[in-house]
Amino acid sequence: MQQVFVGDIQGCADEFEGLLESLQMRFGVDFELWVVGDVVNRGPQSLRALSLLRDWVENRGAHYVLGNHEIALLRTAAGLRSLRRQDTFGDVLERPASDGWFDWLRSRPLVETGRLGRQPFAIVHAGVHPDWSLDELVARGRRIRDRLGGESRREAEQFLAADSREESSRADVERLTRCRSVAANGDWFEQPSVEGADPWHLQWARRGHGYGVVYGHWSLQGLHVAPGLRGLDTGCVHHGRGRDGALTAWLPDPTAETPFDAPDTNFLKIPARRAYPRP
Ligand SMILES: [Mn+2]
Repeated sequence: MQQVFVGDIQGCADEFEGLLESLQMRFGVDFELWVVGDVVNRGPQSLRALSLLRDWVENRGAHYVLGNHEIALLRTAAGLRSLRRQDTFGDVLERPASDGWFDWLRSRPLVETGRLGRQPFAIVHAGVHPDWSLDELVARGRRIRDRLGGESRREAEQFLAADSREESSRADVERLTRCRSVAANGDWFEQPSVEGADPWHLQWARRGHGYGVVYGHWSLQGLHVAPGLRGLDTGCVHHGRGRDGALTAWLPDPTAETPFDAPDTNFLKIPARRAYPRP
């Protein structure tokens, strides 16, 4: 079965639909989607992008992890954050509660795992702690899901409201969905270049882990191909702001033993259909 990993969509529903059509022409129904999060916000059609994805998760077994923009959407819906000028997910917030968006989103994972050839892998939105083994990452993801996706909506809201300096699982949510660089002591930053820190994946790579990581979140870095690593955010929603944007999918060779090797040219790019002015 062809596995297809999809970068940050950010409300660019036309490009997401274009990607799905192109995959269906090529593979029929015989492929499996893995989506790295940030399906909503900044772009024009958050609700449509999320509805498309939800259909694929519920009816076609797509895998999907939450990004920082989904966490922001959940926090806004819970009254923990106010809608900001640059937020474009108002179309989701305006849906009636009976649609169940809040409960559906909060029940999604932040870590998903699989295997390509003989390589196990995880998908996360932004990054992982350089020291975490795959088991550690999975255990932390499970603890978050227990808190956020449990039976009680109130407990989920309390978790979203918790101080990440005091709650380790809440801190893990922030790291998994926002981290770009890491200092030698493990402290992490959203900024890509901080004195004394490296991109998280440089430190992660030095540890020689036996698993791969597919991630998004870092459009200024662009497509990242290195052994064990695939970064897929190519800034579709930033098209026309001084650079070209595209929605990128990774289509690893399903017959390869070690598809996380580099170099690798198995990518499908759907160019942005229009310029997306800053909201
Ligand atoms: Mn992001």
